[in-house]
Amino acid sequence: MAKQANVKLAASPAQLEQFYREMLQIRRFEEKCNQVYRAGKAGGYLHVYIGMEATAVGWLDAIRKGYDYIIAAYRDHAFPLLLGSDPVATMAEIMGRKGGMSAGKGGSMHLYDYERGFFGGWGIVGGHTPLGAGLAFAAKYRGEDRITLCFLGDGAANAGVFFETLNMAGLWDLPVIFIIENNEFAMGTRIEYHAADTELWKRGLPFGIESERLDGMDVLKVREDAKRIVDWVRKNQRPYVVEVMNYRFAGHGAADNDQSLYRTQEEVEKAKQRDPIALLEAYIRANNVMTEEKMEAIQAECEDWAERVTEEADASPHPDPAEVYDHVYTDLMPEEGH
Ligand SMILES: Cc1ncc(C[n+]2csc(CCOP(=O)(O)OP(=O)(O)O)c2C)c(N)n1
Ligand SMILES: [Mg+2]
Repeated sequence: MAKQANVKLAASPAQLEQFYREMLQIRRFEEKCNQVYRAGKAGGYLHVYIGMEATAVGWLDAIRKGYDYIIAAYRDHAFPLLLGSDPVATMAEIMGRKGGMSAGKGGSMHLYDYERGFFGGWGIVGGHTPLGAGLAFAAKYRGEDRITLCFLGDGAANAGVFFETLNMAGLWDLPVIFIIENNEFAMGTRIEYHAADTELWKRGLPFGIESERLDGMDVLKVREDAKRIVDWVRKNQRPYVVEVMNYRFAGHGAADNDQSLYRTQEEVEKAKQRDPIALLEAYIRANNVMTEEKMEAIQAECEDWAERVTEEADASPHPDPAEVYDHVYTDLMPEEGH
């Protein structure tokens, strides 16, 4: 065991290890996603969360996992992994296989695990935000104290439906947190080109909604802010808007080789100096929380884990073509009570 420095840590050693492992697992899993996509083993479209991991890790640590609700856009791989969904079923879905969590018919953009409170994975930009308000409405209507996290992108924050959703959330006091992940880019365009007001945190203000801008790269800061806001929303039964500043290291999607005109490689390299995994490693080292050997062992473990998960998912067969019309409408509807 490394010698502990005599300072108060921002999280316990066990929690720091958990955040480190979670961010590494998401990173290694998504590198595999890119590989399977490029090998022609994943159909449709696929968007990785590389560089943004601290946001999901910090926010999901602040909720009651399996009780609170989560809904997101298509950059959705981190959510089921953090909620404890079967990683093989997650990868199998991305590869369009029978063992996938949406029976292999949804793909990367339509991950779903209703039992753990994860309501997708949605491809229409901004289109899931009223569904997030609806989840919060349902919980409130039933007298439960569940809250909903609705993740959306900076591009989605311009969608008309998001403004209507904010109005209803403010009007009906819905316990939903809209987490606008400002990764600086929509699809092939940067924030200054797509938003008239680039301070997206202000989106909630006209609707009387508490709103603020927060860091999304330092997992310890993210978690501290997230805890404060989650507790506030649960207690006050009111909505909240946060703009979380993170950065998309990869191209928009797996098919985007990032030879883009909207940013330079120098800019990307500069952003990578605040890689959330490296920031946590620096904190762990500065506070002697783990030895170098222990960190290397966790890295190796996460790499093996991603390899194994991908191999197992690849062993799952493709869905039977005769099932193509199954699950289209009501077959997967949840039972009474949710
Ligand atoms: C209604 C709609 N318009 C356009 C698209 C095409 N599209 C896919 S992703 C995207 C950019 C969204 O950017 P952002 O909300 O910042 O999310 P990010 O990709 O950064 O996670 C666009 C325009 C779409 N899917 N839906
Ligand atoms: Mg974006």
